[in-house]
Amino acid sequence: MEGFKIDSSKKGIDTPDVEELKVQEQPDNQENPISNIHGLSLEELNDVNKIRISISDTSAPVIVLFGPASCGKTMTLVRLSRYLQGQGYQLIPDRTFRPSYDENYKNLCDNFSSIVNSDDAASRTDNISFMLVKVVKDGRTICQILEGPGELYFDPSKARQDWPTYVHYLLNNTNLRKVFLPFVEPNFGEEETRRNYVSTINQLKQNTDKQKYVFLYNKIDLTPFVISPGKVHINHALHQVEMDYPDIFARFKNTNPITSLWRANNFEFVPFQTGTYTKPAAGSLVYIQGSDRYPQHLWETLLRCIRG
Ligand SMILES: Nc1nc2c(ncn2[C@@H]2O[C@H](COP(=O)(O)OP(=O)(O)OP(=O)(O)O)[C@@H](O)[C@H]2O)c(=O)[nH]1
Ligand SMILES: [Mg+2]
Repeated sequence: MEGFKIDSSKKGIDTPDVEELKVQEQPDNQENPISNIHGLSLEELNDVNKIRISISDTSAPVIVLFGPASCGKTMTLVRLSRYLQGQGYQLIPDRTFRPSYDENYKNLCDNFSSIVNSDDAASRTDNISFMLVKVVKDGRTICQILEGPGELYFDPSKARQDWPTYVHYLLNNTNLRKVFLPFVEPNFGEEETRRNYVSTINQLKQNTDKQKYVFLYNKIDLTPFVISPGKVHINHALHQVEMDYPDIFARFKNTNPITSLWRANNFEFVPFQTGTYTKPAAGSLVYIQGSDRYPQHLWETLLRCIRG
């Protein structure tokens, strides 16, 4: 894609080269909707198209947690990381993902393990804006999980998003294998907001085998479809999502007359709960992780997408 620097010596790919910037005070600008994103330089804050990310390993598939602010992307990363640690995987933050002026990112990388394993996780993840974490087993990188700020993916007032350059870069980068995880959740916004979100997800769709889709129905604990912890009436849940977000799956049906005989959809659907959140009278939010069955189901689905 024009405008992107491809550094073959590093075998990685960067968003456009921007001069290294000194860390600067974030502007105290209530008007700027991204002023609460931690770690951005002044230049990035003033122009989201200047946001720099760099994916140095283009051979391992990238799992993109995609969804509006507060849908649960960061806590899904936390929950999945905890599960994978227990299964003998190593979770290694990629230190080169953000430029060196992003001190916030550096701190997150230094403290990733303690943040993920803290009961205080929900409060401590507040400053996770960007994150790229490698999932490694026996020295091999199975995939990399990418988290970004929801407000850069979805503006609820718009049916068509003006994504920052780095999102287009992710979408258009044909060297990368990607699994997009569009998040859906119960009781999300007004009808118009949900329709706008459907249009936004359609903007993600590409007809290539290199890009797969797993719809993640998070906060399933807030629905009546949980039979017992980790066990969900999937068809009822799927139907509810279709009701709440009209036509959300339309573009993701398999229209091939032959393969559709045994595979109706070109997407996967996973119900999920990151955990429960309680607020003690004093102190910060306490996080108790949900059943292992949720991240287990998600991980099995991701492995199928990665291998398939
Ligand atoms: N009931 C319930 N609430 C959840 C669940 N997962 C997340 N939440 C709530 O959603 C809040 C936001 O979660 P985050 O993971 O920070 O959301 P995010 O998508 O990373 O948000 P941005 O980084 O702002 O885009 C949490 O603090 C919880 O209060 C869940 O499984 N069930
Ligand atoms: Mg987040």
